[in-house]
Amino acid sequence: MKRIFSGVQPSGNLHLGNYLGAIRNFVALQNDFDCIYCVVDQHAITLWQEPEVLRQRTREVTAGYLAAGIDPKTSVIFNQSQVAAHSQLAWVFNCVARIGWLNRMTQFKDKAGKNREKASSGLYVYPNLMAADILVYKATHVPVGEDQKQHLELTRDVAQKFNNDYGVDCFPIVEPLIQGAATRVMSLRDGAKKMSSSDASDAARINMTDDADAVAKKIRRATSDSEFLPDASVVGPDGQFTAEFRQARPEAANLMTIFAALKGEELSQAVAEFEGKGFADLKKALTDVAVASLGHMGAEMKRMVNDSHYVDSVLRDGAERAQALAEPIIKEVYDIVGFLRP
Ligand code: AQP
Repeated sequence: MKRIFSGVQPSGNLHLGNYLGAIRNFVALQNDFDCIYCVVDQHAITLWQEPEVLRQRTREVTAGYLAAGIDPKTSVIFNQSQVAAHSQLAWVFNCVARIGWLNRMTQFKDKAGKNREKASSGLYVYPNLMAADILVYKATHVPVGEDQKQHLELTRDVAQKFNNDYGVDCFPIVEPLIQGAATRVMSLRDGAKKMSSSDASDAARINMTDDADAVAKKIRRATSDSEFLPDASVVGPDGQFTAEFRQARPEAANLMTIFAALKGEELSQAVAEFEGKGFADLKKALTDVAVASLGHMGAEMKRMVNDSHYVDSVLRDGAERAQALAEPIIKEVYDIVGFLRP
């Protein structure tokens, strides 16, 4: 059976990177897979979260899933802390994963920064919890943005080591699904940095709940360069911008990639449309397509968050279903490990 698991942290505003890199793909996969979509609140607290804000953002991510088109009847939607098996398996994986593996994780280095000694130990073992999130359902495929690639490699290593250490064939070796036209959406202020919820500048990202005016203003003020937009020679045989172009003109590459992804067209088509034009033309067209794609979703999200009964009932139902799926797997693992269940 092909099973999808993926999640989003309720640690900040949902943004265009989350949408194009992850949530939009979650929606598309519902027809072909058995899908489990989680709001990973336990991951969120690896960095400080105000409790009331965390509750609010958990509802907001859930509303984002629903507004984007995830069907809670076919897919399972829940928040991680409601299913204890995630943390139970994470502890087992803390004892499987090697410290050397965790030391190589670039996300820990980025997030801990210079203050490594003061980072929470949860931030350090974050990838083990992520492996547990996925493997507690024996998920086979994980749709994510490009930034999660290294964590998924660790998930594969953990599964393999567990299977080898105990001489079992318990966990599948998961396949990352890093797909879509925009697997790494960059900041509007600095095309070399990922668009991120933790960026101190709200102008660096388009939030899914931004209204038309905010979207227009952010795109208008997005960093640009002084050259005209390029011709098709900057698109490689894989249909993506060449590395040279992305490095030389990161902002042009980012805005055009977002435009093509939102419009649902090939990058080469978007390049042809703007060849020889200036940023002003691109920004205007991008504003129109962003408002048209996000406007309805943002309004739906706000409506659902304001009347949270529906969102809460979806999370409750999802947690029950997730619990039922995870329970036999955690029991199997406990038996393999040798935990007595008297
Ligand atoms: N910029 C991005 N481009 C493409 N995909 C992205 N994702 C995140 N940023 C981008 C994908 O969204 C999913 C959820 O990621 P997360 O839970 O790590 O969400 P986040 O905390 O909102 O990620 P951010 O914004 O990058 O926050 P930071 O880095 O501040 O924690 C994942 O599939 C991710 O790949």
